[in-house]
Amino acid sequence: MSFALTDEQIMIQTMAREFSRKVVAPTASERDETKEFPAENIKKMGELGLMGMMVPFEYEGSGADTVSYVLALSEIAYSCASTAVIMSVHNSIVCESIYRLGTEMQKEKFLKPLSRGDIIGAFAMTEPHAGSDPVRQSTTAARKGDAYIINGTKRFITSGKNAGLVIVTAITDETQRHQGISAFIVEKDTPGLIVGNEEDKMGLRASDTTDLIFNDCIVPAENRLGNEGDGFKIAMKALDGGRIGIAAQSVGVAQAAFDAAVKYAKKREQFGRPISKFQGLRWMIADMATEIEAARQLMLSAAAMKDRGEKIISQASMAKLFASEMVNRVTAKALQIHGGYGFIKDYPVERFYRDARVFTIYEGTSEIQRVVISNHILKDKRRPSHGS
Ligand code: COS
Repeated sequence: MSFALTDEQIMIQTMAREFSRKVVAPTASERDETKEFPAENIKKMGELGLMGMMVPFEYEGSGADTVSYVLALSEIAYSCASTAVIMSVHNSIVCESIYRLGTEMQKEKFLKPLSRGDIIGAFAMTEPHAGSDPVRQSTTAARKGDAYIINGTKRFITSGKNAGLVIVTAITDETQRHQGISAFIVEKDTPGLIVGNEEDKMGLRASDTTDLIFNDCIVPAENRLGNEGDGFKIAMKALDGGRIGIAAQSVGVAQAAFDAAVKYAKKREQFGRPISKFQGLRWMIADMATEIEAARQLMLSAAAMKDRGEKIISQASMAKLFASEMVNRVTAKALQIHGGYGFIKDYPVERFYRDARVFTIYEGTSEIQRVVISNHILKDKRRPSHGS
């Protein structure tokens, strides 16, 4: 690998790899079948410091850098993409946002248990009619004395059922477009917060995805994250980190599919020799390896830029765009190499193929990433609705 990792980064990667292969992998396909939430493994990940990776020690995090984080996340995704998405939303979006913008009270009360892995974090911005265009969300938060009353429905919320708290965005001033959106930390069991329908998904089946319904949900004003009107920017910034996380998940799943395909190709014999001897397959393997490596380098460079405090909006989108499209190509090829065996559940590639499908969709579709990247290059921003 050309990217020079430090001893600490290699140590964290090795630790995550061992944990992933020994503890997470053996039950991953069973979880895919039963949809059982990996609560026990998440608890162990908390003990290993994987649930507050970029949070400093003073808030009970691991104080690791983003490069270490994406390496660890890729390792978890190698074994179980469902576990990885829970880790990704929790670390990249929830912990990061509270660490960056939370008050001391919020860090004490919410960040510490999140970092320990005692509770899981969720992020709720998407709504039934506001996905790619979150400015048009309709959830409202009306100020009443020392509290806000939140009303609305959020959709496709990762860990919606199992989270101990959720960062939710809502409109506090409908005259202000994106500057009228604010963010709030809402604890599980807050009256008026109802977990709605749980989706039955084609992939990531052990990670719950639910509606969250806010029905006159009263949240103390001290739970507002940042200032009134900061919610959209908080979400966008959080998604920059989140998108590097999706790149990491993509690299992990692609590597798993690739390793399975290489193993199979060496073992499977047709026409009197291993199918790995045929040039058609050898070229596929070469292309897969090249694409995975390219995605890994993009992921690492975006993570390193974040660690250096550089602007990562475009770089994070590039990493997400390329890696998520790459893993869809790689898992499709890995399945093809397995032939008929790729299509049945005795082999893990069909799970990798299903899990990868959402990566080009969530935390910003490929089309939205192209909007972000082209806006950055051309500097003459066009709204997606204007035909970008
Ligand atoms: N970091 C910080 N600020 C950002 C930002 C970012 N990554 N992206 C945008 N902003 C700021 C802009 O600078 C602008 O600020 P000003 O008010 O100072 O001008 C403001 O936010 C509004 O930005 P913009 O006008 O570009 O917003 P748009 O409504 O045009 O939307 C896209 C931009 C389409 C890129 C955005 O809506 C998006 O990312 N959509 C996808 C949402 C998504 O990923 N959903 C997945 C589910 S969430 S888990």
